[in-house]
Amino acid sequence: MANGRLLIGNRRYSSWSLRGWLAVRLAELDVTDEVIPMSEGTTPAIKDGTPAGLVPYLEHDGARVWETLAICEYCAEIAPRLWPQDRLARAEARSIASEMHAGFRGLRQAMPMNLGRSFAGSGRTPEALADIARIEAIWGDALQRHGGPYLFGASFGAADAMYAPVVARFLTYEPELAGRSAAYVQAVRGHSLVTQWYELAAQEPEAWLLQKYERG
Ligand SMILES: N[C@@H](CCC(=O)N[C@@H](CS)C(=O)NCC(=O)O)C(=O)O
Repeated sequence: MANGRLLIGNRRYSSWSLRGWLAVRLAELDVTDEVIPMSEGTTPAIKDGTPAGLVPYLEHDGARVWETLAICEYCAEIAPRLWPQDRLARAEARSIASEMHAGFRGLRQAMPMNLGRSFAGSGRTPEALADIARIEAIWGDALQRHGGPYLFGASFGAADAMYAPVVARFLTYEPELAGRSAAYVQAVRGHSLVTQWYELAAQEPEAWLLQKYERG
């Protein structure tokens, strides 16, 4: 029997769920995924079934954890490899993961995650483009200093999990990207857990589609 559960929203749309799920899977926690189909507005089952009214929400071995960054930290306690081993690199990884957690509202609003559609060219508001420029600077710096293909080298960690939904948005909206960013997008998309998430998203029923995310 599993040792807990992870509540998530639609895999097609829920970017925070993707981050939390990646951290949980990277740490190999034995928990069952419970997908709550999201509503056009607030989702009653998420509001009533989680401490903050938001997914992802993790229950594991007696612990209750919410807020994606807290879930990443919890998973990293169990699997320290989620953060870089080197103290300086770890400080950098935590900083850029926190920057993602707290910011990039312009990108998130103009380019909501939708794994099943192509909205190439849409969403290029000034705010989104400014966020993309900052994200490319973060990625470029980390990839150059740590050698890629992931942000902190050879293994996919918590920082990559935090930026995976940005990768998904870039694949859907296709903003112009520098070559190094484009290579990182492909590396993340090709990771087996990210591929698994896309495959599970594609299996979601049509009844779960939400107009607010399908308009482009
Ligand atoms: N700050 C939260 C954000 C989580 C969040 O906004 N989750 C969305 C889904 S992506 C949600 O639960 N929305 C409520 C709903 O759809 O009813 C975190 O880091 O986990």
